[in-house]
Amino acid sequence: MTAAGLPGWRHLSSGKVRDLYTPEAGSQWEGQDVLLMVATDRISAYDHVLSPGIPGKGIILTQLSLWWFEQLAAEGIGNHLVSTEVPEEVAGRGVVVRALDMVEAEAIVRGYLTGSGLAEYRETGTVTGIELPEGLTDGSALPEPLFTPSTKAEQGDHDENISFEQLQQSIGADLARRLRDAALRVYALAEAKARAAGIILADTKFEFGLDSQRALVLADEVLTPDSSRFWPAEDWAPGKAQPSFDKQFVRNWLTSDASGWDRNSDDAPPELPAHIVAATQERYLDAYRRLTGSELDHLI
Ligand code: Q0Z
Repeated sequence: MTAAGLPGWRHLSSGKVRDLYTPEAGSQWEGQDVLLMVATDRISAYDHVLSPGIPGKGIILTQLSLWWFEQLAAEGIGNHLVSTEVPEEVAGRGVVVRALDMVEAEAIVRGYLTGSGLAEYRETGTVTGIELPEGLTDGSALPEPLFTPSTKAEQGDHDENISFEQLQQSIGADLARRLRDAALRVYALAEAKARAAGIILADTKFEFGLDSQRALVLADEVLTPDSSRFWPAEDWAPGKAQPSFDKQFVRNWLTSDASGWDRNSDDAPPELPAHIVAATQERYLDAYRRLTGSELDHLI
């Protein structure tokens, strides 16, 4: 598939579900140290990008991230947003952001035990080297939220958890401490808001950058289902894998006999059926609705 370019912007790089652009020579933004970040409707599961996309997903996640930036700015937490005036082709899902000196580590905070944290705990009783009490299980609330940094892997590779000591070696002790404090503060604010809205923010990944004054600035997309684990609070029950707020229908269908797909094969997954696409879109809209208290359907 070839994507038409965006007027005034040159494609820089793409992740699984997002695209990054830099200003073209002669454009409105040239020389202003900005980037255009675009969330697409692509969805990934089991390390594959699926087809078709989820209509509106890019808009919903971008608008949710913007809502969080607004909530967090009110608490004095700065972010990379410069403008939402973007080419009409990406209206609602593109944002112009400050080009930052990105911190070379993922700032992950976990309030609940699951995923790679659970795997480490079962091996060693620790998560990124932090000792935890015995008796925790999949989905348990942690005694307190943990900062569990990881490496930023090259595209296609998986991030690796690292200890705080390894983080200090990598980015310096002072920046490591500032990163941890900022990430824990943002998580605490967001977790409380999410809980009040019926969503458990099990864990979340932040990317921070440094501005021209070396201040830490919250970057990337924040506190969306793509950067976090959201669990519906009404279904939370430790001791089993928690259903994912957004991708559960997709995962259940892909691993069911109905899909005819073998997750362990090299085959690309089959096309998602319309009813799975529709149910998944509704879950993204529901997350937006619960958190913000507003409807977004008019934009989709
Ligand atoms: C974000 C990414 C995407 C692919 C670089 N404010 C910033 N300044 C400098 N760099 C970034 C940001 Cl957000 C930056 N990524 C992640 C986003 C497509 C990769 F839309 N990479």
